[in-house]
This record gives sequence, C-alpha cells and structure tokens, in this order.
Amino acid sequence: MSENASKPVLYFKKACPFCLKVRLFLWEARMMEEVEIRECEPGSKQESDIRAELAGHLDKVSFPAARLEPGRYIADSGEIIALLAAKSGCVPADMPVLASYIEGALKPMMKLWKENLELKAAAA
Ligand SMILES: N[C@@H](CCC(=O)N[C@@H](CS)C(=O)NCC(=O)O)C(=O)O
Repeated sequence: MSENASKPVLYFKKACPFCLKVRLFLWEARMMEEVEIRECEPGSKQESDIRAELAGHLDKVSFPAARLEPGRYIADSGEIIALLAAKSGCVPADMPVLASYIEGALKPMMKLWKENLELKAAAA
C-alpha cells in the first residue's frame, strides 16, 4: 500500500471560504503532510469527477469534503476539522489564526451573504 493510500483525502474547491477554513486548520495544526488534498477549479472536469465520486457516499455533495478512510466520507468543514483534531490531539478552539478567520472574516461574510439573499428576495 502506498503512503498516500492511508492518508485522509480532502476535496477542496478553489475560492471556497469553507475550504480555506480547513486549510488554515491543517496549517496551524501542522497537519499538511498528513493529508492528501485534491483541489478542483469550479466548472472543471475534475470538479465533475470529484462530485461523481462524492455523490456515491454523501447525501448532499458540498465542499469541503473528506474521505477519512476508504468508504468513509464526510462533508462539512466543522465536522472535518473536529475529526482531524481528535486524530491528532490538537484543539481547534486554541488556534488563533483559525479563530481569527472564523470570527473576523467567515462569519461576517456569511452574514452579508444572508442579508444579500434576503434583500434580493424582498425586492423580487
Ligand atoms: N456548512 C458547510 C458549508 C459548505 C458550503 O456551503 N460549501 C459550498 C462551497 S463554498 C458548496 O459546497 N456549495 C454547494 C456546491 O458547490 O455544490 C461547511 O461548513 O462545510
């Protein structure tokens, strides 16, 4: 078995803010070498191939997603981080870069995104 066969595989989509959250966790936990990352360009053939693979294992395909071991897939950035953290014994809540991204960028971005949706719906 190759070394990569035993590593969790992470599926990222370029420019996905939730994928960046997982990347920051990996970097801050010094786990970049412990996973294999497959990142796709939105709209690419690689994205279609990854979606086809994930669709066979997840109720709903979303990015990021992870294959923790053969046949065991999960999606949701928080869940992926929690499982990788448990594996390595690190505590995401104690990671200042990750916390700063979640609280300082991701949450406000999601709030604006939701407000934008509501405004569009009200204007329609
Ligand atoms: N709560 C999820 C949200 C993930 C999410 O909405 N990701 C977007 C990409 S930024 C997505 O997968 N959208 C649906 C799609 O591309 O099919 C998480 O934290 O992972």
